[in-house]
Formats: sequence, C-alpha cells, structure tokens
Amino acid sequence: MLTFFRRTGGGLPHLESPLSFCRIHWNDEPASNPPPPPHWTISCRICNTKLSERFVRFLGRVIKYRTLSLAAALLVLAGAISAFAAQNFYVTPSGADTSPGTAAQPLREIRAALELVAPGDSILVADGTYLGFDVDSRTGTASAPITVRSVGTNAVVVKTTDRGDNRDTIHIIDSAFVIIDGLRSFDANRAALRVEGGTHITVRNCVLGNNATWGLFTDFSDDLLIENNECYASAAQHGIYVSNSGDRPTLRGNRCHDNFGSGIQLNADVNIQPGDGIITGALIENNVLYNNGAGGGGAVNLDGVQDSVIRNNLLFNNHASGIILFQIDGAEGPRGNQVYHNTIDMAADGRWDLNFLQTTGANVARNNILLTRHSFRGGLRFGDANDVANTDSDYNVVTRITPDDNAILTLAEWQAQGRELHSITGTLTNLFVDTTVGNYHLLTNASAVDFAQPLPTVTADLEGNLRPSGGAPDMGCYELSPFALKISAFNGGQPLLRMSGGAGRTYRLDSSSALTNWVVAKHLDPKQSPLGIPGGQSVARPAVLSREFCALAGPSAVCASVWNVET
Ligand SMILES: [Ca+2]
Ligand SMILES: [Ca+2]
Repeated sequence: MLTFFRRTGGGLPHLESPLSFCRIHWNDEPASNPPPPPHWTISCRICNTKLSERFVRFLGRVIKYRTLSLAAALLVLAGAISAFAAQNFYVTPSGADTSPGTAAQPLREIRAALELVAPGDSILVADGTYLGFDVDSRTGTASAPITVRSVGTNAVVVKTTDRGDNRDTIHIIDSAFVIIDGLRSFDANRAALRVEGGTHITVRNCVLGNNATWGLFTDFSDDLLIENNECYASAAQHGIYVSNSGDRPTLRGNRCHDNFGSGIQLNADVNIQPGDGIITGALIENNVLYNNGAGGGGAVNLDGVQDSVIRNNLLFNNHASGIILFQIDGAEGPRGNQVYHNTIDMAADGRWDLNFLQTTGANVARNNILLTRHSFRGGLRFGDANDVANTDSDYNVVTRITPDDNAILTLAEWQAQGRELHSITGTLTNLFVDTTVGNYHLLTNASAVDFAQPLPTVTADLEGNLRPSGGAPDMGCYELSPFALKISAFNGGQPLLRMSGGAGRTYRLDSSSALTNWVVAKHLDPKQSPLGIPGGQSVARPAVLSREFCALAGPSAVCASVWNVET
C-alpha cells in the first residue's frame, strides 16, 4: 500500500508512473505539535514485493496529479493475466533439490530449478549462497521469458569446481529471452556472468565485483539488455565487455568503477568468426563510470562500433581514455555514431575525453561537457584530418582539441578554423555543484544551462528528468530541473529517496519515526562514508543545494518530508 499524506499549504504533488502493486490515496497527516512549515509528506509501504523501478516523482507546487491512464491499467491487467499463467519456482538455502520447488517446498539450487522451468516461468531466489550454474539452450519468448530473480537483497552465486567449464560463474549459452535479475557474484575465475551466443538476454540489477577478468562478458550475443548493474574491481580487464559481432546491445544505467581496464568495452572482432566484425545499433546511456582504466582502455571503449548512440553518461576520475571510438580488432572503423550529452571529467593522469580515430564515415558529437584535470591533454581528440572531416561536433564544453593526435589547440584557435563555433569553455568549479562528492549536477548559473542544441531524440537526462527543462536543454548528462523528491529502487531492492534539482534554495528532509536504519548516502560514490541519521530526525540542506541526498531505508517502510519547498 502506498499512502500519501498532505499538509495544508501548497498544491498537490505530481505523481508519475505509479506501479501496479501500489494503491495510492490522499489523506491528511495527523496533527503534530509544533506544526512545521507547509510541506508534503510521502509515506510508502511496500508489501510482498520489491520496488523494480522509479514509481513516484514528487514535485513541489504542481497543482494536479495524474492517475493511471486506461492504457496503463490495461498493461497492468495484461501483466496480471500473464503472471497467472506462469509458474514460480522457489529456491532457498534450506530447500532440497528433490522438492517440487513450491513456496512450501523450495529447491536448494538455482541449477535444479532450471531443470523445471518453461517459458514464462520465474525462479525466485531467496537470500543465501548458491552454486554457479549454466543456462544452456533455454528459450523463452518476448512475452514469456524465463526469469531468475532475487527476491531479497543478498542472493550470492559462487564459483564452482564441478562443471565442465568453471571459468565463468554464471554461463548463459545459446539461449533466448532469459532474464537474470538481482543476483550478486564475486571472485570469479574469469567472468561472474557470461552470455555466449543467443539473443535477447537481459541482465539487470546484478552486482558483480572483484572478478578475475570481467564482471559481465558477452560474446556473439544479439539484442542484449544490460541495465542497472554494478560491475566493479575487475582485476585484469573490464567491468562490462560486449565482444565479437553481436548487434543492438543496450547498456543502460550501469555503474562500473574501479576496473583495471575499461568500464564498458564493446569490441567487435573480425578475426574471431563467425560474424561481420562490427557491433551495430548499440545504445549506451545513463551509465556512471569512474575510477576505471589504471591498466588502459577507456571508460567507454568502442572498437568497430557503428550506428550507435552514446548519451547521458557520466564519467569521472578515469585514468585511461574517456569515450573512445576506434578500430583495431573491428572490421571497420566508427561511423554513424551519435555522442550526445555526456559529462566527462578526466583524472590528472587520464587521456583525452572524447576520441574519434580511424573513422570510416560521419559521426556526430553534441552537447557534451569535456573537461580534464590533465596538464596538457584536453577534451576532443582526432586521429587525423580524415577524422576531423568525418566528425560533426559542436555545442560542447571543451577547452583543448587535437586535430591530428599531435598538435594541441585551444578552443579559440580551433574556432578560428571554423570548428566548434557554438562550443564554450568551462571549469569544474563554474559548472558543477560539488565534484568532490561526485555531484556533477549543474549550478543554477552555469554557462552550460540552456545552452545545448535541442536534439529531438534526447528527451530525458541521466536521471530521467525531462529535457528540455527551462528555455533549452542543458549541456552534459544532467538537466537542471525543478526541485524533486523521488522514490526509486536501489541495488537489492531497497527503497531509495533521492532529492534533486532546485539548486539555490533551502530544504529539509525529515524521516518518520517509524523509519529505522535511515542513512544519507553521498551521491554516486559508494566508497564515501554515509552520514547516519536516526529515524525521526532530520538533516538541513545547505542554502545552496550542494549535493543530492540518497536515503536508504529498511525494506518495509519509508517516509520522508520536504520542508519549505516553496517560499
Ligand atoms: Ca554485427
Ligand atoms: Ca535547460
């Protein structure tokens, strides 16, 4: 049940995308003494399920709210019918592989449940530890996929010694329409999760860390959906590695950090057959990539990639290249790619932000923020005059350019040659709220605000805020937006409260007395120590909105209020 309470003053909040399992209604909050300033309170109770996506957005002083549309209601109904036909199989550490896999008589291992599933079925995995497994030649359909899903926050899959190939802990082979959701896996011999061949495999909400070579590795697999995973500390290579000639991968909302090589690597390879040696139609968006590249590569490293979109990604403190499109193993160099609205802040020992090398046709770059802490490298790098001629780049924040991987020009010198005529320079401190905590939201008065070229295909920012907000879109991955409080999922299904936008005003975020284990996490960098705030207490935001507060709550209830949204 989802309950919203309203105090006097202000208007009704705007509700967006409520999930089907939540009921929503308005009520008056019980009186308190002393009464606080006019504000809203959101209260949410989640029963029998975990949050799977952002389900409510709360904006100050918007006068009306939307209810579920008829189309959305029909979708919910269709989902309910589909769920009725499908079967769930349960696995828990206390189960037995001789059991039928019902809730009352669960199985022990995921691999045992996989012997029983049909298209449309789900394997629901309780917290605990499970042996690595193969999904071999299993085929669901678009409307009836085979799902392996964690129902808690800590279902861990461990590497094995008893399979024919123990290199990769989870191995999906020649399968289709399989979903792996919310599993965690660490310390793999090679990859925590490998997708080999097949089509339409989804990997989402997984945490894959400290693996020997890669967190997630795919080869010869088409139509991948890789979203909202955390892939970190791969010892030898990359966080996510999409290899060979597979086409149309979507990589969205992943967090890849502290990998020795690339954060995200797409590497088409003409020398390893079958395949055309080109990755076509990739969509790489809304990823956050940091602290990668001590061993080289790129935060987004793209070899033989064509007709793809790279947008709304945030890259900071990477030590090799930022976004780099090139050809070494691919059959052809890059062409037909769109690099839009990325924010890049390279480390002092990093290479260049955005790189076009060995191009074979037109590529477009727009609305990127390309900054670096390096003493002489810069934002935009071309391999030679052919790459310059092939690249349509403008409306970026960039200070230095190399047209031939040798000479280094200032933006003014480059513009004197008729290039980047709408681009501007900028600095970390005059653009971003607080880079010391990984907060790359734009300052209210940043020159990048409302200074981007409108792009019809980019209608939202990294966080899903609509573009444009204000008079025009903003450069970089974040659109400066009105104040918003959102409730969304976090890794493992814990609710996440996120305040964003509304820079320059004072807000206060309170939790309810019922809320325990309330913590406020600094934005983006999980290595930052969270600030502990007990339930029922509050934290005052500074006069200038300096950071985003992410409140992780217990799994059963979360309550927060916002003070002085409007003054
Ligand atoms: Ca291909
Ligand atoms: Ca704007």
